[in-house]
Amino acid sequence: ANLSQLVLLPKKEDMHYCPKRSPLLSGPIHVSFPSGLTLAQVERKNPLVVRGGRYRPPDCEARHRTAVIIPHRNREQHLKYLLYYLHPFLQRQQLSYGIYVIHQAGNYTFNRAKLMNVGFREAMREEDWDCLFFHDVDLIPEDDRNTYTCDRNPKHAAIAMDKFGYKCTLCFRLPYKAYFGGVSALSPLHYLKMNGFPNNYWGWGGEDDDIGIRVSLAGMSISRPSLRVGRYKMIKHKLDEGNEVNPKRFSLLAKTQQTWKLDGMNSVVYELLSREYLPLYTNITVNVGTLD
Ligand code: BGN
Repeated sequence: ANLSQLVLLPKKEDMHYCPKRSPLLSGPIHVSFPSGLTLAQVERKNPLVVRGGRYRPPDCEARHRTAVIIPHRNREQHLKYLLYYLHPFLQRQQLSYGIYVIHQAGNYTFNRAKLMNVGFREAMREEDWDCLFFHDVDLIPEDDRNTYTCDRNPKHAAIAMDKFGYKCTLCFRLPYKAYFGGVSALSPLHYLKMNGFPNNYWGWGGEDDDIGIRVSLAGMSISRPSLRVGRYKMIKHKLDEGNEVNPKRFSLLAKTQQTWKLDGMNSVVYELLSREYLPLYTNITVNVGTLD
């Protein structure tokens, strides 16, 4: 750069960061599911969200850059409601953010954890995110003081769900001491330190427990928001076709200690089929293969 360009650079003291605590927070959110809601309406309600589901606060420099990773298949209705609540929620937190939906192609058994590994790689390829929120499509946060930023340790955010009476018995009782399901937040360093998530859990159950075990095997602990703030409403649904309960989950979990360094981010193989920058999210469609 020549001297005139250097002189035009903004001085550090002119940088205007957003306040540490957003003044826009309003606390508890009343979550309902308005019938007839359309994605076009969600778009109109979020005029500052740009292509690919990206946003940055208009009048201050965000302190945090968060990518939300949502594994998905055949849950368009749930996704619509999640986007309806999540966009305004993240904007009230004054975050710079992007929403990624990782869509599993084909009809083979669902693989939630592997889709998260895909999401991590494809999101980090695009931007230097400092926090990743791994988010089930059917969980709606009910309090905007549950900030979507990373802590010093991996964070389990969905600790109080309506379906469990807003308690987190699974959080603190063995063998679920490390309950880590639903919504969790890791920095890129946390994620790589634990070799990401397992690739070999096909179908429902156990992969989140594996992830919780990885956190502790990698020498980290789990942080949590308070029960008052970490509240979520789960959108009611039946067990999906193509996401049957995984009968192998017990034997897989018994081996996590031997497998976590071999299977994970360092071994994930997939075929990227498309990347679409839609108005409210980036849609990544992927072939994750089958159980070999
Ligand atoms: C547990 C599942 C989790 C699930 C929670 C809450 C297993 C492994 C058995 C040892 N774990 O039972 O995956 O998130 O319930 O629904 O099935």
